[in-house]
Amino acid sequence: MKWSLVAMIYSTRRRYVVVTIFFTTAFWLTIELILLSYTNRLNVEISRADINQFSDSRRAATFAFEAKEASIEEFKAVYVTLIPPNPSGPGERGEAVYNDQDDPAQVSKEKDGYKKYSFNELASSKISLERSIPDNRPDECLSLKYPTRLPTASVVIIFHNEAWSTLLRTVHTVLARSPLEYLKEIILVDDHSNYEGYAHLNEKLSSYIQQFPKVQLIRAKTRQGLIRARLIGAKQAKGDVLVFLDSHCEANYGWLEPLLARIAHDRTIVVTPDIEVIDLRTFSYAKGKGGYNRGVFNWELTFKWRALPDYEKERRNSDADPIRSPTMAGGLFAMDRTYFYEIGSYDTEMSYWGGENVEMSFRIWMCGGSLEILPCSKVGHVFRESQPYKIGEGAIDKNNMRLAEVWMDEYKQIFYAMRPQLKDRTYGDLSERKALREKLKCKNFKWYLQNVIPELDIPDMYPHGRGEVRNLGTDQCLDTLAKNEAGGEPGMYVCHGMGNNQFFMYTKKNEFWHDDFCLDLVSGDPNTKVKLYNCHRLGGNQKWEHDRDGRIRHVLHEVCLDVEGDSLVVRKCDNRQTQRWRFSAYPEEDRSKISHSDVL
Ligand SMILES: [Mn+2]
Repeated sequence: MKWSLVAMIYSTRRRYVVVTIFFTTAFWLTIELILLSYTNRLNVEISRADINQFSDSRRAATFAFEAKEASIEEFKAVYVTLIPPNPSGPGERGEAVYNDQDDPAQVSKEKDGYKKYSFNELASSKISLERSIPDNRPDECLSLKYPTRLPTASVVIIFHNEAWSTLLRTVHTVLARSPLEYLKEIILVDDHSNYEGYAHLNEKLSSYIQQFPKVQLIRAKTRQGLIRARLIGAKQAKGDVLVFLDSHCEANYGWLEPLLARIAHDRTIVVTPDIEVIDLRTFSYAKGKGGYNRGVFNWELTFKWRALPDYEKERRNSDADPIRSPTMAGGLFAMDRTYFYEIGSYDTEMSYWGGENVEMSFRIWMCGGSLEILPCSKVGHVFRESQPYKIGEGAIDKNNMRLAEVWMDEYKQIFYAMRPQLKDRTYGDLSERKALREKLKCKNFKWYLQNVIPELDIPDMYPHGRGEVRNLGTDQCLDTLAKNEAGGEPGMYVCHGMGNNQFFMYTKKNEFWHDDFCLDLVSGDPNTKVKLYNCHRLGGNQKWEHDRDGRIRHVLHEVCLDVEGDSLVVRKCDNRQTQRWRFSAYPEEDRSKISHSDVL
């Protein structure tokens, strides 16, 4: 009895508690829903008429900042969303999207996408044009203050046969994640796309962008290539700053302010955002990364990413500090518009793309400017493994030759030594570019090497041997077989005279050098394979003696380079013909025969 009374009181109480919790929850849920629909109406679903009002309302919003400076968080209050967010949509938060591999229709559509665009266009097409992505900015960036009166930006986007989803996601994210006060315009330049295969780029695109007063579209009547198409876009631009973006990007939150603020601080600084990776197969957006890279180049004049050298790490005090970069990848950068022309815009004799980014990088540094990566500005980019469209044969070679001829002084010889097949090619008239270098009183390339990229390995100008290394027994050549990596095993291949993987140098330190890698032998035991390892300049496993008879003898292990089929082996030194090798050139010996003008 006593117990049943307790139970009765308890159950009555419980009912009270349950009812109270229920009503309280319902009450707050209703409030929440009302608030949510209210803010939705205010900030999210914006009609076309509203968009047309943006510039004015936005101006008011910006001038409402009382301070002269505002943090990204404060700027964020004036960002707009053009497409209502759908937190459960595919690819939100930058997550990967997978197509149904059991559905033949999807499998075939996915395949078509790779063929047309070299990325998974089907996955991309499922993702919102304004999906949420990870905000990977270092914490230090969020507390930085930027001036509230920044220069305006003209964003120039060149495209050729681009997919609808990637092109429009670039446009939408720029519109949604830039304070419109500073976004003068987006200029799309259609570099003569093929409307038969890419019909969406025709009228559909023209009419879609009608809803955005800030977006304009220029159509090139013939194929221009990246360089000339960008110049067409730049000519049309009215903003203070030119921002070039590729046509398959996603602008991240607060991407624009750091770029503009840096240029406002010094107009001779050319800045690039920190480029983040959008996976070409799943469209997942990188979730941050450990360290930073910066742009460098190798002696074949190919752009490369490299980890920051210690001196650059020490120079920076905060993760938000700019990174000084010897070169840039070229797809995404911002530059004061008048400075762009002052410093020679582009070499219009270069075609399509390739080499123009390294040319511009050398020019900026040598002619008084500088190049920086800003870690507080993040933009995602779909890195493709190949281009889905053809470019003119030899275009990149010609561009690189123009770059070497105009900017590299005597160091161009290193480039030509690596690309012997270019010797007889033409590169056109250079007088204008050389006059530009003269007019701007640019420093020489040696200054650039010593001051901008002192860590770069500069191959000997007059090494003991250079070029291809031919085996006199088999008439085949030493070849890295594209295993240009630490631990890679070189071998033998038909001599092709094109340099590249068959280009070696026998350095003054008696190493066999190929693009920062050296032939390395860990032991003289039979069957030990010769491998490529980073050159350490300490002799030891990397020191070889190339004697008058053509033998290549490992000094420490006392064995000779020999061949076994297509493999490179070491054997006890003897007189057999397969142990005799010849470089295509012995520059040191030839040096006395070189005319004075060719010498450094
Ligand atoms: Mn690209």
